[in-house]
Amino acid sequence: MSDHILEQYKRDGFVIIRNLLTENEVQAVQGLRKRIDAEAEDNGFQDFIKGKTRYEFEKIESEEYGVRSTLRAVKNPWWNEEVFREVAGSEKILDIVEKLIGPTIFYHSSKLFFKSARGGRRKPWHQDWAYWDTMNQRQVTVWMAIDEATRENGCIEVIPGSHKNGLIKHHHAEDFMIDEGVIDPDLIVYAIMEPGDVLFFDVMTLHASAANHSDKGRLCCIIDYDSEPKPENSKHGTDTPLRNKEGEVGSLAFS
Ligand SMILES: O=C(O)CCC(=O)C(=O)O
Repeated sequence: MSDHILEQYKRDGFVIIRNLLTENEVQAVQGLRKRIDAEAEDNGFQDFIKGKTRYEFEKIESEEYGVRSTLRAVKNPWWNEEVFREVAGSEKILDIVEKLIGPTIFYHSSKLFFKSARGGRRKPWHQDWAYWDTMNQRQVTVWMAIDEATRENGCIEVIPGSHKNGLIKHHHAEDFMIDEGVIDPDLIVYAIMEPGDVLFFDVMTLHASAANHSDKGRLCCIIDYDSEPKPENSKHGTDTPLRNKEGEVGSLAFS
């Protein structure tokens, strides 16, 4: 990884690496979504849990498409979906994470997230650290585009440099979010991405995504990595590092 990428990450609180995933990796995750939707169809798209992994579905209603059900999110697919683990936990991803947060890397949490065409909801402005502020602050989120992410289908939006300004107060409203009046629209950078592009962003970076009013769904893999194990009072993360301080690959913390 070039120094330029690290410098940009430190300065802006995010960086996009283009074409990091192979076509095979992208297709494998698209296949995973299709398999989950097919399985869910058989049980009427009811949410279900397998071990530590939770599968959530939603009903989308639109004039054009009527009512249809589809996957919304798989929470912590790391534990139960090998394809996800292989793509989101690959050596090339960990190599970049290591440059950004240091040589000791713990798994924290993960999500396979689908924003449906014509109805996928928006995610209001927030900082991830607000969700788990007992954690240390060296955490990176890896956001992998599996479908293209555009302004029309609700790509991630970020405020460059916002990771340096500390935590903003969050409240529960439409979602867990900040008062969005503080966002200057002129500062927003839209993370427009092709399948296979990967966005890395800091746990304090302000980000959001718009609703999807387009004809195209938006599938992504999201995974958070930490430089330290979870504190005792946190339900997040693992105690076993994926890589240790010497930079060797440790025993993977799979169940
Ligand atoms: O992928 C998205 O649209 C939003 C994801 C996000 O901000 C989050 O999970 O914290």
